[in-house]
Amino acid sequence: MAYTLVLLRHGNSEWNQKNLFTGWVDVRLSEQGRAEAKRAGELLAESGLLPDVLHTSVLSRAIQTADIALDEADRLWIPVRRSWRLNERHYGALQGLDKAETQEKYGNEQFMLWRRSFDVPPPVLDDDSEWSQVGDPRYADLADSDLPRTECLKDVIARMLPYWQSDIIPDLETGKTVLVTAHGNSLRALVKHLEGIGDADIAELNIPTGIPLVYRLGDDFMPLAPGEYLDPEAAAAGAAAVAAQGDKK
Ligand code: DG2
Repeated sequence: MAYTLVLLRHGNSEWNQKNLFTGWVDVRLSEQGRAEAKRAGELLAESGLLPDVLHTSVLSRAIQTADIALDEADRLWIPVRRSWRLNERHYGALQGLDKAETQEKYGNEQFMLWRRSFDVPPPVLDDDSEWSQVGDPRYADLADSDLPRTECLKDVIARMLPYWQSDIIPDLETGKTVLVTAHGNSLRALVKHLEGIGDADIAELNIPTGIPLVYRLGDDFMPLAPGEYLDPEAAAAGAAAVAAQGDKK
């Protein structure tokens, strides 16, 4: 039996548009992002990939994307689960900073280490920063030690994979088509696991906004073939644009 998993990075956000590091800061979709989410819903409907259950992060840009896409596919009614474990990678003290200015100030090597290395986290974000999540009611049930102040991709994998095992696989197991709406780096973490990408090679992987990525999984819940974007041309252009974000000024 093959199981169907659809991954969707949220549409372009207001801070993607401004080229700011976002992480756990709760920004909304830009107008472009809302259009991308609508297109994602059209692509799902056109391909007959109608989700039976949705998993999202607790960040508004992922929630808005799922709502718009599911509305377009006439699936607003499906059950929804949300978890902080699907949140974007916490970008530490980089949250709120301009990507191009950061690259210019610290040099491309340091910039890429923070942005794409497997295990080098950015500097810690102070709890009294305006971009801190300390005191945010959506994390009230989290132990303080689980609330990140910075994360590298390795940390994201460590907090995301338990949710994959405990909540997403059981939904796949019942034969449901599962939609996961999340973020550039939380999805890079999941794709790394699914496709067995090495710690060095994962630096090259960029996930475009708003384009569904479909996996058929076998009995071990690992892919039978590499994932396929529903609009491969737009996905390649979108991934290249993400890769070039430091250069935009
Ligand atoms: C972006 C990813 O996350 O940025 O936090 O700035 O997917 O929530 O928009 P998203 C952010 P990069 O790692 O691609 O710089």
